[in-house]
Amino acid sequence: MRGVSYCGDMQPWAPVDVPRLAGEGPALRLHDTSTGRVRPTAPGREALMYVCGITPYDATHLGHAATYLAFDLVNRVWRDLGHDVHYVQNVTDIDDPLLERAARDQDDWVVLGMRETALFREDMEALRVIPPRHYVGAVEAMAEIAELVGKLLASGAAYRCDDPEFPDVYFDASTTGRFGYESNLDEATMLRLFAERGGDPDRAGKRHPLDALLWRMAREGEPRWESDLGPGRPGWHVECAAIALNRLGPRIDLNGGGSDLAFPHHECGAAHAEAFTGQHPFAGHYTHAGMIGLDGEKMSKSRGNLVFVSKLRAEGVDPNAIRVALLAGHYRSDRAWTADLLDTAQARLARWREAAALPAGPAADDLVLRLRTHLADDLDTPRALAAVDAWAAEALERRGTDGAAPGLVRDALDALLGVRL
Ligand code: 5CA
Ligand code: ZN
Repeated sequence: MRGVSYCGDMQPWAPVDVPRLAGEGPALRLHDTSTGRVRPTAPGREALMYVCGITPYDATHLGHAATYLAFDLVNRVWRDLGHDVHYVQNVTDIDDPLLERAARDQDDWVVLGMRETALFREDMEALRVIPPRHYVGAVEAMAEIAELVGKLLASGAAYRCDDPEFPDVYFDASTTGRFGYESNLDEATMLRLFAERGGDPDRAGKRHPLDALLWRMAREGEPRWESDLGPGRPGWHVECAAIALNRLGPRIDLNGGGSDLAFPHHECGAAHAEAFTGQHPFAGHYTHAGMIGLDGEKMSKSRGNLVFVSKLRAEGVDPNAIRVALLAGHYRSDRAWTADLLDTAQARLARWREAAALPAGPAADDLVLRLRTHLADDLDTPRALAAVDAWAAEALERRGTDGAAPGLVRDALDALLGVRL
């Protein structure tokens, strides 16, 4: 697939200036769902990262933000280690949830998608998330997605379901002989999650309930794209497989998203990619962020229990405080958003700013080392933030004589945590 031409990607958001720090930290270790362990990442000069993007049918909530902030830290740590990070993110700008929401609100699905994607970009920019190099919508990637489906069909990894009216194309999950390696779930759990998360285990005419949709033949009134497969639209997982393969190649360093993507999305995406390339594993790490909840439930568009980044911004909340609040918990732990969390973050940020505004402070080399060490340890942000608290406390209570320290602390927080004092 490499070398397939694709038209211009969407415009991502504004670039972020990242200060360079002297010295170097330890190699980044990250949790990998496929092995269930925290393992060293080992990218080459170029680090290849694919993080699943939004389905733009509603505004960015704090759960999305937390997930993108976690991978922003991966980006920052790898850059700090001297890697050139090739970061790709998609936008699922055509899929059932988008069509359902547009129908519910009598909105145009294209307009809805464009509006929410624009808002997402603004939110990411406000949070100073380093933008991806390629930001790609499913719609603009349609030709390459259809091409991948055609090749999977030709190789026998995919088949048409036994339905003369709608002979949709499905992936044969038994193709690689490894289905399940990424998420490590038993079949009953896979079946349950497949049904809960956009799959169609009961579709008649499939060979196996866990076979995933690759190409849905056009139904009356649904958007459709012409292709050699016949008019239709793609399934969800193959969208990410095609976009990642064509821009990053057959072997990437990290495939990331929230924990609700571990199955079936990343399992199926990896299986599609591996069936096509014959190479295993598709990703060195499959890394998943925990779920942010509100009032005891996962924050989700379908539940409607949302706190929007854009709403907080409109209320005048400093995006740096949102960052600190979300990074106060470990990225892998499911955690609740509360008003207290934001208050604490604001107070913390104010104290850090006060300390960093002093003409001199305690030497900060040790703080830089601690930040690097904690982040390299599976993004241990609670400890990284505690190290900043300790430096700020010493600066404010005992003062210090190092005139370069406040500037170094500002640069280190900016570069490694994306927090601007
Ligand atoms: N477009 C697909 C991925 S290809 C998608 O899942 N879109 S999404 O808009 O539903 O989610 C975007 C990202 O936010 C995903 O990585 C998802 O796992 C993550 N996410 C969604 N809800 C939460 C939450 N409550 N807490 C943390 N992350 C979340
Ligand atoms: Zn995806």
